[in-house]
Amino acid sequence: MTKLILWTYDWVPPPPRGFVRDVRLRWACEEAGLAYEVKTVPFEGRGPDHFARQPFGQVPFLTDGDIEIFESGACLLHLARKSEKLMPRDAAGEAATTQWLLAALNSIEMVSVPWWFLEVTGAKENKLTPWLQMRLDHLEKVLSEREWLASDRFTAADLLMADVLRVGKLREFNQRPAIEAYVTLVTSRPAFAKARADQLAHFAAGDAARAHNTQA
Ligand SMILES: N[C@@H](CCC(=O)N[C@@H](CS)C(=O)NCC(=O)O)C(=O)O
Repeated sequence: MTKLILWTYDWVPPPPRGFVRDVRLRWACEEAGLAYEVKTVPFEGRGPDHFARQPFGQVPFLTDGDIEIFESGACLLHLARKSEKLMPRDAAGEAATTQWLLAALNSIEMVSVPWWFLEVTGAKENKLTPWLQMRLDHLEKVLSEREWLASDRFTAADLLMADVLRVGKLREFNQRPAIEAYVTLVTSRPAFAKARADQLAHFAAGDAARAHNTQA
């Protein structure tokens, strides 16, 4: 099997280290035992090579032999096809995993990211708060009745939902016990700890390389 290549930036400022979305791909590979290496594109000065593979100049993206794929959700679905650990092989389990994986992106993250942006940029009144509250309330109900989103066990849908929900500001905000317990459960997996630690080490190495280049 060809080695997967996960692409991320060579460096990012301290926030958002630990939250750059390549962590989703690292985590999935760690869960599934898929061999991978990490390669980089410059954070500063994004070039045509980068835009050719990620049309928005973002990360992550993935190379799997001849296949190049961007969007973290699409990359996760691609990886999930390689391992039952990420997605069950029965049709119902596959449908449930896909559905919840897309719900993490399209029903939660599509509200949480703009909400977070307004919060951190100091908007006087965050008009997205009621919308986000409503989404989280509905999710709280779901998670108060089950431990995992699909097939009664960990899947790539939990990986993505927990990654969307673990953002600090969201956790501070009107705590919901089922969501809290869920985020703790999913992020206590060793594969997440390794993925996050590896990302932090990767960007620390980026600091060292920048310091070296500045001195040279
Ligand atoms: N929908 C994209 C979002 C990717 C994204 O927002 N990536 C961030 C890093 S976590 C990024 O590259 N930000 C820089 C930018 O948007 O210019 C995905 O899930 O892959």
